[in-house]
Amino acid sequence: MRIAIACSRFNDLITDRLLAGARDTLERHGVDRASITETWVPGAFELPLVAKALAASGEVDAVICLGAVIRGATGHYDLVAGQCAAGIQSAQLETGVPIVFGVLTTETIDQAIERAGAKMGNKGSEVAVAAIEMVDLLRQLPKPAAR
Ligand code: INI
Repeated sequence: MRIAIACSRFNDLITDRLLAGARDTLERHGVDRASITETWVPGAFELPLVAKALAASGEVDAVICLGAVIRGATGHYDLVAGQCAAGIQSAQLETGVPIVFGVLTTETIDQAIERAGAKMGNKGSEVAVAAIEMVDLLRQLPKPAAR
């Protein structure tokens, strides 16, 4: 299984931990380290474009998007978070490649820390499992009919 991870540099105190969680979970589930690529983007707003490029490359089976959008830190939280989610959904529907949403959207940095390896788990790890499940699931679904 070949997995690309796109990770946002904005709030990298948090996203570094999400990346570590995703990497660790993929490897624990048998994905070769050599089959995992990592690409950094400036912020969550840039994730959809890069995820789409990775998905369309034909070189990966799934893409994991990681980011942290924290309301306390921005006036345009809703725009960044909303466009990021919508763009990622469009990219996976357009490419047919699973792109999982590992972007924390929280009110405070404490809530983000709790979800990046503290008491509320690690979102990166959680979405890594979703990526593996989606690759397996798509492999079992019927292929599109030839026209
Ligand atoms: N990007 C984030 O990933 N998280 C944030 O909380 C955030 N804030 O606070 O604004 C953020 N902004 C940057 C944005 O994603 C883009 O990188 C930037 O607007 C350039 O397009």
